[in-house]
Amino acid sequence: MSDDHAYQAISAYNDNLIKTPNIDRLANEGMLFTNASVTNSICAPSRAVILTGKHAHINGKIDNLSPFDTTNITFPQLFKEAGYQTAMFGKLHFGNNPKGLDEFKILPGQGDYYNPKFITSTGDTIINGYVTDIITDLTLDWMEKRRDTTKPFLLMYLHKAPHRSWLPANRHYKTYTKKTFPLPSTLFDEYNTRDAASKTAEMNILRHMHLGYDNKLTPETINELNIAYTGLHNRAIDRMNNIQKASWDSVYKPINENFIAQYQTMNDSTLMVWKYQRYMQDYLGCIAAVDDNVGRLLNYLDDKNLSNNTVVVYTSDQGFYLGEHGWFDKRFMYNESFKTPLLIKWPNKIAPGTTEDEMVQNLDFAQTFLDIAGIEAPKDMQGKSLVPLLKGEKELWDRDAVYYHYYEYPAEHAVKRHYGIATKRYKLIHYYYDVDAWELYDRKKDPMELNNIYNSAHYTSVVKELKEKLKKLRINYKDSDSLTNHYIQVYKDKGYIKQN
Ligand code: SGN
Ligand code: CA
Repeated sequence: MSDDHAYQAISAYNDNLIKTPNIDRLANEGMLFTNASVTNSICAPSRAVILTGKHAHINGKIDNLSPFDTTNITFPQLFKEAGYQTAMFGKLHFGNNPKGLDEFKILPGQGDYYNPKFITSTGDTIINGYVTDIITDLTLDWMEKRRDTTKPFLLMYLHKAPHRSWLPANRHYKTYTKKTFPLPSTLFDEYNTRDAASKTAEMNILRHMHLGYDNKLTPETINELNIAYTGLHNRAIDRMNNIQKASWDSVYKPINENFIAQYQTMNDSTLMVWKYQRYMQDYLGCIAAVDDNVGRLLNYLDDKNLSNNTVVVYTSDQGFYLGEHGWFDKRFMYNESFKTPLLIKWPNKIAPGTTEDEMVQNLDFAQTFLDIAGIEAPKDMQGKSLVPLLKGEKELWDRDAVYYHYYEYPAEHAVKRHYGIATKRYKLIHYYYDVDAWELYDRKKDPMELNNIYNSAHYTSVVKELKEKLKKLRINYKDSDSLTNHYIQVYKDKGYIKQN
C-alpha cells in the first residue's frame, strides 16, 4: 500500500501522466479493479477500516486526530493466531503500535522522506537514506533473514510516498523536474452547481497550495519577490544531510531562479499552471520510487520461488486529486478521492490481465484476506470477501451500492462532513454539518461530476429511490443520526468546535 496514490498515476489505469511498469505487472498477471473505493477518504480511518473490516462509525477511527482503539480485532491478529508469521513495515499513522505483528518497523505519524525515524518494538531508530528505498530494504531484510520458512507469512508493506509534501529521491527529481504534464480538463473548475462544500474547501492548487512548502520556493525567493502569502518553508528539506542537500539545491535552485524571472508576468491562470506542473513533477517523482521498489519486491518473490503461492495486493489508503476540479488532496466523495487503486495478483486463481468493474471497497479487504487464507472471519465484520470476483464467479456477487461517510471537519482543508451512497449509475451525497445540502450526480452522463442535478425535476424519482436505498444501507451498516451527532459532540468536547 502507498499513501495518497491516485489511480490516475498508475499506467495500468491510464498512462497520461506516468509509466509504472512494476505496479502494472500486478494487473498484467492478475486483476485490475476500476471501481474500488474507500468508505472514508483519509489516511488513518482508511487503514482502520482495512484492518478491522468495519466502518469508521463502528471501529471509532473517524479521523486522523484520535488514536486507534486497539481493543478492535484486526486481521493481522487473526493471521498470527492461525499460525502465520506476520510483519509490517512503513506508514501506519495510528498514534499507537499495531497488534498481532511478529515484527514491525513503522514511521511515527506521517514520517519523513529523508533520513526517517522508525518506531520498532525495541525502540526508535533513525535510518539514513530515502524513505521508499528504506521501507523496501527493511522488508527484504526481514524476508531474507527472519522469515520462518516453515510458516506462511502475512506482510504489510506500507509506503509513505507519495504523501504531501512530495520530496522525490535524487535519481527522480533530476528527471521529473524537467517534465511537463497534460492539464486536467477541470483544472479551472469554478464549482458551479456545487455550493454545499466544493467552494469552501481549501485544497485549490492556485489558492491553497503553498509556493514555499509545497512548490519548494525558498524563503529567499519569496522575500525577494515580496509575495504576501507563501506558505511555510518546507522543514522536511532540513532533514537532508549536506550531500543530499547539495544535490537537491543543484536542481531546485534553478527552479527558484526561473520562477523569479517569470513572476512579474504571471497572472492567476499562468500561476495555476506553474503550480500544477511543480506539483506533478514532485508527486510523480515520488511515485517513480514506489514503482522501482515494488519491482524490487516482486523480483525478490520471483527469485525465491515464492511468487506462485503468494497473493500480492497493491492499493492506497485513498485516491487523490491531481488537479481535477483545481484540487490537490482528498476527503470528498467525488471520484478521484473516493476511488482507490486496487490490483491483485493470485497465480492460478485470477485469470491474468482481468479487469473488474464491480463496486468493491477497502471495507472488504480483511474478509478477503481471511477467506484466501481459510481463516474464519468474525461475524461482525462488515465487508464482503472478494474471492468470488477474484475467481471470476461474478454470479455470486450481488452488491449494488456502497456507503461513504467523511467526518474530519472543522480541520485542515475544510472539507465539510458528508455521507452518501454510490451505485454504478448515480452518486447521492448529503452535506449535513454547517450546511444541509444534497448533491446528485449521474455518473454515466457526467463522469467528471460537474453537474449537481439534485434539484432537477427530471431526477425526482431517482432521488427518492436513492434516499430509500441510502436509509437501508445506513441501517445495515448500523450508522445513524444519533451516531453522526455523537461524532459531532466528540469535536465539541475536544474543543475542535467552539460552543456558544
Ligand atoms: C497532512 C497534510 C494534509 C493532508 C493530511 C492528511 N498537510 O496534514 O494536506 O490532508 O496530512 O493526510 S501537511 O502540511 O502536513 O503536509 S493523510 O494521508 O494522512 O490522511
Ligand atoms: Ca493518505
